[in-house]
Amino acid sequence: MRKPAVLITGASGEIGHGLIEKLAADGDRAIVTLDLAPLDPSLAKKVKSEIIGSILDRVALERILAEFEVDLVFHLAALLSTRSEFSPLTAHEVNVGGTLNLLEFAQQQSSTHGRPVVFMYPSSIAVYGMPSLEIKAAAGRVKEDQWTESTTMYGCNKLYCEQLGRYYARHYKQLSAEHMGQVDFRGLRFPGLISAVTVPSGGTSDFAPEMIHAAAKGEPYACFVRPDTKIPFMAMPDGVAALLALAKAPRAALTLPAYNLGAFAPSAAEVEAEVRRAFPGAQISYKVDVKRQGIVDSWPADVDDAAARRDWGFTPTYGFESAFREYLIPTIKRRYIGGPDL
Ligand code: AKB
Repeated sequence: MRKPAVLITGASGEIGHGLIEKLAADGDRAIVTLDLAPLDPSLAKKVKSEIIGSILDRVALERILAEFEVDLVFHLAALLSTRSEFSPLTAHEVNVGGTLNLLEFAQQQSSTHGRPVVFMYPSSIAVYGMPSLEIKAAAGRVKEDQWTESTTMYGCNKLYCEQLGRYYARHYKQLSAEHMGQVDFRGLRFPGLISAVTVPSGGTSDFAPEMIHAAAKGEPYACFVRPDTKIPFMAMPDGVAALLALAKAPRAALTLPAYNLGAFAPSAAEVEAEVRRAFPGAQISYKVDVKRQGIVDSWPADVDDAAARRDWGFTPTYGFESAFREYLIPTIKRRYIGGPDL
């Protein structure tokens, strides 16, 4: 039997970075990546096959199908929320059409080798749509089935793809007995992710990571949301750990197609205070972009992640202060300023 392989789409993005490191360290599967952008050379040497291409290219997917025995997929490729509002049709094509291609790929791969394919799908707090700031404040930590009327193309895409995943896992070709679902779909609704080693692009939660990275580089930063803006965030290592933990969880324990994940939920002013504590000379101002503010205001102030904690033992390592003081600030200082003890 060929060595099982893991396929990572969108691998050169922010999550892919940490995920490849961890999967390579585990070493139990050959790593195959698919992305339009090349991998960082330090990561490229850790993967078995790096395919530069699109998730919309079925020929590329067929090539992977023919060459590898994939039993685990991390489908990370997507256009994020801000980017998607500028080109909603392209966003739909990539976020929905691309996901459908990957679900079909997983189904076919599973029929070829006869084992279920675990399909890991990062969804997002963007699936929520809080109708007003008053309701957002009163709602507090939202559960998976509350307020799912997203105002963004990206959020609608994510919500629908969670449903597509549930369909492939439970009801695929339900009228023809020989085509039982073999896709083991597992979704996570990530909050804003903050990485010390990469800077996001195209998202609307980007204000927090942008503020931190700008301060570390000694650059001025004009935050595009009000100081009182509050949404949940998570340190990237916890995001990667959550993906790996859910991928390994026993199927029988899982009760939801997509789980909320929370870690900390600071206001932009609280993020600013932590940044100033580490970089007292930080030049941070506020220049509100009313439209992007509207998107962030439509996201919940925090999420209820009790189901993830109960079903598969999700527990983030980092809270707000420890994320900054033990992970973000030391790693970012080493990256931009150098020296081990900064
Ligand atoms: C975005 O801002 O679009 C993403 C997200 C919260 O899903 N970071």
